[in-house]
Amino acid sequence: MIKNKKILIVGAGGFIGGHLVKRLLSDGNTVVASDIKPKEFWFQDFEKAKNFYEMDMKDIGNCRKVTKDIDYVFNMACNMGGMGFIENNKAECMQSVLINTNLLIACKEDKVEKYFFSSSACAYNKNKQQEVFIDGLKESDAYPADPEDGYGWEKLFSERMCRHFMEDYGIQVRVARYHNIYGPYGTYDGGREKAPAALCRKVLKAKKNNENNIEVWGDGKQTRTFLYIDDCVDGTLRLFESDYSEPVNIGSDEQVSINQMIEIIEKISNIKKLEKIYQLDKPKGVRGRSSNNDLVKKVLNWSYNIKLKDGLKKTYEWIDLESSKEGSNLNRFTKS
Ligand code: GKE
Repeated sequence: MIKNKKILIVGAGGFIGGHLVKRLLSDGNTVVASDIKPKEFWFQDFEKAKNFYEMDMKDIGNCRKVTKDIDYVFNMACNMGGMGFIENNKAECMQSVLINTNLLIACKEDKVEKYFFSSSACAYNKNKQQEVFIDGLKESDAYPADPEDGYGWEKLFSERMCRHFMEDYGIQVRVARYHNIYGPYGTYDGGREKAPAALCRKVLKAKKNNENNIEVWGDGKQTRTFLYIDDCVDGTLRLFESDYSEPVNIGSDEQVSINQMIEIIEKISNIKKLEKIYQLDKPKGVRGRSSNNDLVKKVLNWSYNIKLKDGLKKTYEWIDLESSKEGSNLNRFTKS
């Protein structure tokens, strides 16, 4: 367990970053938290964090302000979202390369001991994800490089930047390839939401309004593996403390189609089967994606715990509560 360290978390106002701050604070660390969003829009609030910064880390001057006397840095910051966002904002997504680059330079100057980079399954070669049911993606499947256009290229390039900072300057790096992380405090509306939260929201809306159908992007046969946020934080910390410096999948191996996930949410909701209106012109991403977890089991002796149906239940209940709050401001979850 990481304890008594001074840790900088960049992207602390976001979904995974917010959960990580919470965990590292409760484990007894000093946390310096930074995000580009004004504090009022951070997904979670942390009174115990030592310092908060509302800063754009694309600016190296800002990076230099926060890396002094820091032991560890977690870079959880990037401009991102589900398929609806990354397919339509490629230039925005690619500019996150400035965050990783400038932060690494500042970490090198300030002799930060260890650096974490949050990469993505979008770094994998698209040609290996063209069938509905594919074998899980192994870490070596990122090459030859042909990742998701925009967002995926940025992730793959930044992974390599980490590697070369380690080789050339000696900073320890750890890199996780996340496979569609979901759970409470994630975006569920406004355009950046990923499929688990979007579909929970749509089923909830159908239930509340007595509707008998929902809109689904694509034909519903596309597949993914989804990972619950608590498992993501556990896997991340396990990786961080390990000796392994190459990129590793952090994902589940419960591959489901979007149609199967909707069925699970319908059961949670206790609603009768909804008619699906398939929107074939909406962003669909790859046809099939799942995480091969052989390497993570071998090098970290780690596997995910929370089954999709249990994680979706917690997510569904949180969205239900959040969206029904009096004066609930959905915009809180949509600002970048
Ligand atoms: N977002 C969304 N909203 N997706 C929907 C919806 C909906 O209402 N209905 C069906 N889908 C389908 C999408 O068309 C896509 O085929 C699938 O669900 C998953 O969409 P997603 O959760 O938005 O994102 P992806 O898994 O394709 O890609 C995400 O991968 C992650 C890493 O595994 C990326 O957007 C990144 O958020 C992330 O790196």
